[in-house]
Amino acid sequence: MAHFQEVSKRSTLHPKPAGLVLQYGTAGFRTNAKHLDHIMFRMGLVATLRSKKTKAAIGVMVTASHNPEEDNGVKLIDPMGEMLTAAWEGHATHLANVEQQELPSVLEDMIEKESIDMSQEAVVFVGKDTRSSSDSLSQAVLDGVHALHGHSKDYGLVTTPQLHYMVRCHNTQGLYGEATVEGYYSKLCQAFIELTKNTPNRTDDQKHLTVDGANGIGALKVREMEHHLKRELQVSLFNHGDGQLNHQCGADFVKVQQKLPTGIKVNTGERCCSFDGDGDRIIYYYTSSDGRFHLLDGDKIATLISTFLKELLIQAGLNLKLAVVQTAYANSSSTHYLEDSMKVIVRCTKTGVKHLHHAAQEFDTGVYFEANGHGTVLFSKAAEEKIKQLADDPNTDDTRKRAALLLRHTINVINQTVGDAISDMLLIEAILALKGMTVQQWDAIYTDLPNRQLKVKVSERRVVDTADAERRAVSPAGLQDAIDGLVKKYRHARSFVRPSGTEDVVRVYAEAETQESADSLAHEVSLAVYRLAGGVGDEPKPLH
Ligand code: NG1
Ligand code: ZN
Repeated sequence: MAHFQEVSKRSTLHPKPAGLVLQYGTAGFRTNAKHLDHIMFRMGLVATLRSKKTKAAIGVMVTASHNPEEDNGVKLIDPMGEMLTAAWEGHATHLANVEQQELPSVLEDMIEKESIDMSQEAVVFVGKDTRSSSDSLSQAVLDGVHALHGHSKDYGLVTTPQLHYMVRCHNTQGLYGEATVEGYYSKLCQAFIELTKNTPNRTDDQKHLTVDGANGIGALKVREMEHHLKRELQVSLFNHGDGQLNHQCGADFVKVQQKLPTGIKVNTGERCCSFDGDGDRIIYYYTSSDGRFHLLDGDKIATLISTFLKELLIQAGLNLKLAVVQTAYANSSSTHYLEDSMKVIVRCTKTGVKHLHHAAQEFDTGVYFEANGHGTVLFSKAAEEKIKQLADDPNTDDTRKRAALLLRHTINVINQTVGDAISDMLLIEAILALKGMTVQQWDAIYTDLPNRQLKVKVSERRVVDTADAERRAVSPAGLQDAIDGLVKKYRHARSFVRPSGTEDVVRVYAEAETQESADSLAHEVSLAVYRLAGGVGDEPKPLH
């Protein structure tokens, strides 16, 4: 076929390093940028076929999120702006790993299996983060799209959630919004301004927020957006690109290290937040006068948002089912608070936004957050419709109407396609303003159990297999028993292990009544992993 001649010809410009095998992991392909050119070209091919199959625009984002600058990666975006369906991850992995000369026959198989009509037009939206490798890698994606005669739209430098948003806007014929960066800013910022109109007593202090941009794309985009906010939110931006991407800064650093990022200037008690390298995660924090660092992670964010929504739903008199979706990394204190005090439904899924997103779709209002700060809120069509009807109904009384309007603006400030640092930031700032709440009051809703995350290098991380939303290890033999035995030694303790989907490590999580206990439990569990799951290099050392 003529199509494949073009593919064969162009693929020689994007050769696959011999013997390299990569998996479509938790968030697409991710590794050192020098190994990715062929992957990008091939993901251009996959996206084009996916577009033909779904008869809709598909997105390809070139980024390695919170990974170091020298890494890169690629995430594919499905028609409604959600992550690529699991059914196609297999195709993507297969196509990524075949040898050059097999490409045409593998494509042919895919086309047949998926009954793809090759005469169907294809549209692929491409975006990239600020890594130095992203330029040429996104060109390789475009080359793949053009090799199959797909149309492309290159959005250039955008955050990951902005590209997700563009895909959804395009495929809903503009119903979700205008598929431009300006359209994105104006929808979100207008909703933010409508929400904060209801807070006439907001002081300048409350309007001020310190943002750590992780030296990534999110920083550029906050700058670009600022004038839309009409000084209703005044951002002091640090790590805006003057330093190294994600290096000792950004949401992942702050969450895992539980300390301030370098490069920011901030006073005691002031509200700060950090984005990650592609702008899909956000974490809040402050330091208290005793010098202690206080982290408000994805669990605290989910609690704030779900409390706010629950109150509004009650005020509006709407009987809609609200749930919070978490993973095993959620602090147990948050789960207890949500279930016991807030009386909201809580679900636990495997790590990875796609799992949380799907679980959240089962409710009228599904708030989902990973503890690391990746999350958003989903509203079902029926819920949006009921809220709209109530807001438009002239017979609605004032209290109900106010709540319905606030809900409507809340829906508009949220990026429902995927976790979005900018959108989450606007929502959180609006909620704090509406509730007249300080970051300290928000923090005091519940107290986190001290916790620790560690990584263990093993020769093959897939020997660790898990069940029950990753909370129990089913292999290797004896590991779960060992963990159970260790957990029993500490009060209010919990621990689990799982193979990372983005790094070549086994992750260990532990929480307990004190930081010393959490650290010591995490260390002991790391040792168990090292001994039972084929640890490599030096044995893990105690933290203290
Ligand atoms: P892995 O490496 O599979 O743990 C990490 C995060 C996920 C998710 C992905 C994608 C943790 C413990 N894990 O996955 O939550 O965000 O990266 O970025 O934070
Ligand atoms: Zn990210």
